[in-house]
Amino acid sequence: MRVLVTGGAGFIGSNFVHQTVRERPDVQVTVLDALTYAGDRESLAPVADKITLVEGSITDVALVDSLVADSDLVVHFAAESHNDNSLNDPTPFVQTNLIGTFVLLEAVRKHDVRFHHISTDEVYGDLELDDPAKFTPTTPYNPSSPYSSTKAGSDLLVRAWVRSFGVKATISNCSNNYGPYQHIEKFIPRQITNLIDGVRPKLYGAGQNVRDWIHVEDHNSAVWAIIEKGRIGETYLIGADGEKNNLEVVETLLEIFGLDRTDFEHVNDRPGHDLRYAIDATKLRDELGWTPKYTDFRSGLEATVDWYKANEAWWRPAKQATEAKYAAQGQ
Ligand code: NAD
Ligand code: TDX
Repeated sequence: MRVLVTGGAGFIGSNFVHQTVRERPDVQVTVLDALTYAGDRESLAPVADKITLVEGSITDVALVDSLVADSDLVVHFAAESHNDNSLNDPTPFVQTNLIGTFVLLEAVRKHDVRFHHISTDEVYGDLELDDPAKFTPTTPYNPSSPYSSTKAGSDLLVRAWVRSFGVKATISNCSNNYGPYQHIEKFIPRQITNLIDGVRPKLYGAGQNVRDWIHVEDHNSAVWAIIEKGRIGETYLIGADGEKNNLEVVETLLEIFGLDRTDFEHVNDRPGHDLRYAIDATKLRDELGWTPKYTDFRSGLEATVDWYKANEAWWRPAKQATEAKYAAQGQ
């Protein structure tokens, strides 16, 4: 099978490529990635001789058309993915997340190629902290940020292309991922690399916001389950019952580093900061028989800390500029 992986040099996409090369020798992988600030050739270095990496944008109609024509499946990870960046400049979010997805949909329609669209739980907006409810596939869309609204729009494009044009697509909406190769602008790797540098972790606001953490390997095994067993036109929510508030995550990291649990600082909150995300993954578990492997958050976090300690050459070049950007906004 020939698989085109968009955004395969980013965090989740590169882990998907590693997992696929490791576990599915029959799959031939081509990555299409614009290598933005978030994409890194080095993230694919361990599998470089087993895949093809094409540097280019999903908004490039001719390039996308030619690559899709030679594929049996497109797995679409490419996106602008960081909420804080979308508050500073939404332009690339609209370009990549909306226009890029549109370009891909037109190509898979033309060449009749199976499509899997990677999306996020943030399309559903947020839940109250004391609400027992979780997101389900029928929760109404209610996105908060430019990032999540462009992801919501891209999901709706996929649904319409299935219904109107018979495109063979599935969608997955996953909760917050953690693991190796995550850009250090994101919460967990930002704090890990701060701690390696002897800098105190930075918590937005009071730190009560809840995220539903899942290890990236579990996200990607669920994506393969949907590709192989999912029903065309369906949306599957991916989550592993990993709800934690941000304060708990920072305290756990401080413990792992052998530091006092109070040794962090509060910084400016994110405007429009979503309170809580929580996924009900019953459909994925019951219909497709998927189960997560990395259910012990603390040991997953310890392994992630070890990875960042062992791979300083991978993240160090981005550290100074990332922190300068945060410092300028009091974060
Ligand atoms: P990331 O920012 O680490 O990687 C995105 C990749 O897309 C990068 O390699 C970047 O170079 C590439 N890219 C950006 N614009 C492009 C363009 N125009 N053309 C081609 N490539 C382009 O993001 P991530 O965290 O790996 O997220 C991947 C996908 O998963 C996104 O669609 C995101 O919405 C979704 N998602 C992420 C999470 C999470 O916790 N990180 C959770 C749920 C869903
Ligand atoms: O320094 C920080 N301090 C802090 O308290 C940073 C960077 C973040 N935070 C908070 C904000 C959030 O409540 O931590 C939480 C997680 O923040 P992010 O890592 O920016 O993730 P989030 O905004 O929840 O979105 C992530 O999960 C859903 C991904 O970035 C998205 O791509 C995905 O769709």
